[in-house]
Amino acid sequence: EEVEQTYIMIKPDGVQRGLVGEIISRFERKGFKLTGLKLFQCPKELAEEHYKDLQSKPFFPKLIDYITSGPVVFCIFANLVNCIYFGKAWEGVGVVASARKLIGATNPLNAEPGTIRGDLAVQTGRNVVHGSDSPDNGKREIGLWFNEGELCAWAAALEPWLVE
Ligand code: YYY
Ligand code: MG
Repeated sequence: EEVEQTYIMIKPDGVQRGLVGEIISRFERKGFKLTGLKLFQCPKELAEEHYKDLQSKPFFPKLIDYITSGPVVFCIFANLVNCIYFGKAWEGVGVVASARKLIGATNPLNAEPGTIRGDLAVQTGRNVVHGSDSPDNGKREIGLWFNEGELCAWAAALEPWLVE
C-alpha cells in the first residue's frame, strides 16, 4: 500500500509574521510525521502551475502575486500509521483530509477557532497556509515542489505512543 502524504505550504505572510514554527508545530503535535521540508522563493511559473485549477478565477493574478511576494516554507506530512503498522491511513481518514481540518476554511472569518486559519488569519487573501485537497493533488504538489532525493523516510520512535 502506498503511503498517503500531504503537501503543506506556509505562505509568504506566514513566513513574514514568524508563524513557521507555530504552524509546523500544529501538525507535529497532532501526530503527523514530517518527511520533507524546504524554504524557497517561488518563481511565478511554479506558482501558476501549483494553482493551475484556479487559472480562470478573477483572483488568480492577485493570488500569484501573493504567493511569489516572499519566501514560502513547505513540507510534507504523512500519517505515522501509514509508515509501519497498516500501510494505509486508518478508519478512512487520511493525512490529507485531516490536515485540511487542522487548517480550516479558506476564508479565515469562517474558519473555526482552533484551526490554523481560525486562530491566526483574518482574510482569504492572507490565509497563511496551503494544504493539498486530495491524495492525488498531494502527489502532484509534492512532485512539483520537491526534487528526487529530498524526501526522508525515517522511523518515528513515538509511533507506538500515537497508534495502538
Ligand atoms: O484550498 P484552499 O486554500 O482552502 O482554497 P482554494 O479554493 O484552493 O483557493 C486557493 C487560494 O486562493 C486560497 O487559499 C486563497 C485564494 N483565494 C482568493 O484569494 N479568493 C477567493 N475567493 C478564493 C481563494
Ligand atoms: Mg486548494
